[in-house]
Order: sequence, then structure tokens, then C-alpha cells
Amino acid sequence: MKKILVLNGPNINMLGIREPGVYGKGSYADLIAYIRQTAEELGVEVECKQSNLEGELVTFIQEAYGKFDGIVINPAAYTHYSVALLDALKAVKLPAIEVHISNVHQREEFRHHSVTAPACVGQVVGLGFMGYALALRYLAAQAK
Ligand code: CA2
Repeated sequence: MKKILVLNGPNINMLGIREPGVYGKGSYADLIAYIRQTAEELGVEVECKQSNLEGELVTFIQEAYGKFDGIVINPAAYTHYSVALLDALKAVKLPAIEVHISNVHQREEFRHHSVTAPACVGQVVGLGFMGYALALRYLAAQAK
């Protein structure tokens, strides 16, 4: 069975608590339940991790090497400036999909650029929680 690591960056654990107009009404717990349900339907194993710390996210990516077949990552604000996450994703060379719940292109200019996307095979933006499901579906469909 394929193993996919789902990583969420800073403040994603605050989902549902504030800004429902931007990120929807669902909580972080709702997101994880949705991801687990999708993984079950696709027949893949998922591990979900969230951190508010850049270095911890780097460590999670490094530790995925040799253990996981792919990564779904929402680097949150680190998307826009973390060379450390870019380097970690490049180092492990696992197929990674970047997900953003909101449509970053309809928001402030600084959210339009992703530093981490060049290390990813693709990006899903603005489709809410469904972006994670689509990313999982893509990784599940890849040959092992
Ligand atoms: O749209 C996304 O998924 C983002 O990665 C979410 C990040 C943001 O910095 C990115 O530009 C786009 C923010 C994470 C969630 O932040 C919250 C803030 C207040 C209340 C709830 C969540």
C-alpha cells in the first residue's frame, strides 16, 4: 500500500476558528477526517502532521525519505519565503503536491509567488479541502 505524508504548516491548526470567509467553516480536525476518509477510499495509507515551526517541517520532510511514496504539503505562509522547505523537498526527491485552500492569486500580491512550488510536481489552489483529496488521488495513481 502506498504511504503518503500530508504536511500542514503554520496556523492551519486554526482553521474554522477565524476567517471562515477565506478558508471555509471546517476545522483542522474536519480536514484530517476528510483526508483520512479520502485515503481509505483510494486505498492509500496517510500520515498527517502539522507544525508551526519551519525547522520541524524540514525535519518531517527529511524523515519522509525512504518511508513515504509522496508528500502532500500546504506550507502555509512558508510557501512565500521558505528556501529551507524548498531545499528539503528537493533533497528528498519525493513526488510532492503543493495545496492551498484559498485562491492565493485572488489575494495579496505577496501570496502570488511560491518559493516551494518548483520542488513540487504540481499545485492545487483555491479548491478548499478538496485540493488535498485531488493531490492524494494524483499520488495514489502514480506507479510505485
Ligand atoms: O490558502 C492556503 O492554504 C494558505 O496556505 C493558508 C495560509 C496562508 O498564509 C497562505 O498564503 C495560503 C494561512 C494558514 C491558515 O491561517 C489561518 C489564519 C486565521 C484563521 C485560520 C487560519
